Amino acid sequence: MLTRIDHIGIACFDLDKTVEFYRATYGFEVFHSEVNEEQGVREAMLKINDTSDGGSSYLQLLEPTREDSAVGKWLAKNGEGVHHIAFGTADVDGDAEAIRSKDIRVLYDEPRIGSMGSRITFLHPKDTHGVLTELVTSAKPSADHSSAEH
Ligand code: V0V
Ligand code: CO
Repeated sequence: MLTRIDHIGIACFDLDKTVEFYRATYGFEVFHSEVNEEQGVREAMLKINDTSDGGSSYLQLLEPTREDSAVGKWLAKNGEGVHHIAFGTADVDGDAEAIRSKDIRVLYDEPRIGSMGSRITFLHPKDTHGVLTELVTSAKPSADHSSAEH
């Protein structure tokens, strides 16, 4: 079951400048940052709020590490802006399979490693009314705890 907005992914050309914009304008601080070589991104997670399922919601600021990455290609075509949304779930495997059975393309056979050790997969934007949609199960045992019991 999808139980929260885990994050909104925002593509940017310069991560440091964009982080500074979100800090100076809204007061959001960096909760976590990392490089994900497989995905070709350098990212910063700005925590916005905790959620009723024991997880949290973030903004995920994304700078490409290479031009031929998903975010690099998207930026070259569209410029900066909202790149994807991510729903949180206690069971990314089960939810991805349930969605795949509805003839919606799930991009990975098995979830891959995402931010903060989470497990992630994506739905093809051409099958979701134009929105690149990610499913996330966070690594932290306490997050997703309450939804796992239901
Ligand atoms: C592409 N399209 C999009 C889109 N990206 N539509 C909406 N939102 C997006 N973000 C459209 C594009 O305009 C084309 O439509 C069509 O899809 C094919 O796009 P393309 O430019 O030819 O690119 P592809 O097909 O090579 O790649 C598109 C996909 C790729 C979605 C397959 O971006 C992908 O594999 N994404 C999943 C991985 C990802 O995004 N990683 C970065 C975030 P027209 O022009 O034909 O109509 S990593 C992350 O979120 C992490 C680590 C985390 O959360 O922890
Ligand atoms: Co993401």
